[in-house]
Amino acid sequence: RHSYTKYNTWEKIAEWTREMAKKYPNLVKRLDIGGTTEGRPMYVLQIGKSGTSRRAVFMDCGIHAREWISPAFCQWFLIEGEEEITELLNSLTFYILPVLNIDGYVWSWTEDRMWRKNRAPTVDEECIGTDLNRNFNISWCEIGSSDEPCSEIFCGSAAESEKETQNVANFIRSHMDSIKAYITIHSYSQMLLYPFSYTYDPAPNSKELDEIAKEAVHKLHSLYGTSYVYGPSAFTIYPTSGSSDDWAYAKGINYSFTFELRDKGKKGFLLPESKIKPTCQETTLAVASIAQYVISQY
Ligand code: 0X9
Ligand code: ZN
Repeated sequence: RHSYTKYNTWEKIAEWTREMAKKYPNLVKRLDIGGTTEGRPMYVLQIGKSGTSRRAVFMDCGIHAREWISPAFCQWFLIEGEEEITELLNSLTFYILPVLNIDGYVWSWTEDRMWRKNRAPTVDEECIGTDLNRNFNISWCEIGSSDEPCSEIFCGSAAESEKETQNVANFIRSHMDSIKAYITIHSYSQMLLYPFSYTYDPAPNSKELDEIAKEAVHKLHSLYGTSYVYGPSAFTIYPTSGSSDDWAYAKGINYSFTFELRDKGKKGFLLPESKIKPTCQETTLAVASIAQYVISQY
């Protein structure tokens, strides 16, 4: 059975998206934004009250297969985060993509727990997969990225070469009038990052982003005392190009954030299930804080 405090297989998550839409027909709509490399439908849950304004926050989880706490958070946020988000839903729509890299996620359950990339064949038949967080069309394959198919940070054969990237980019492009914030959930390191990652230059509104991140991390800390560092991605973690947050920001989404959830490396990607609940609870506060700020701006 599906459980918010356990890691769920893709099968269970897919079934859960269907049930959510059925259970809350006035609040939740399930959208199919296109198929993965292996043909699995990518579902976005649209959470919103009808008749509210068109401002929206887009959040994705599971761009990297092995980061299991990330999809767990997207599922949690929708339902268990109810208390925090009901209020926000009066003025916002959330688009939630619970698993972006579905094929990779399935592979991490069935064959290789430490799988990161998608499952698309490359020119090298020995090596499978593109790093979807290097495949977006922003400074593609330059810094912190590799053109070697066997690399864990392989950028793909071209910007947006991958179906998963295309589907997300197309969806965001077609909702540009409403999407005001982009949030992408990874693990691990306990960091809240904002652009840029492809350059050390400051983002035009970096002071504002820093304030938002500071407040979000403060809220997160208030629950269980979990410490996060925050700052521009290139300095705070390392430079990368072709990443989704920089791409969304360059498209004109001024509030773009990457979370690296618990822990700081003790268990790393293998975060125990007992930590799902506290991790998701504290992260909900941080995401709600960002959403609150977005509302205050319009
Ligand atoms: O390398 C990555 O893609 C992210 N770290 S992870 O361990 N989850 O793989 C960091 C991304 C940092 N870059 C941006 N925020 N753009
Ligand atoms: Zn990641």
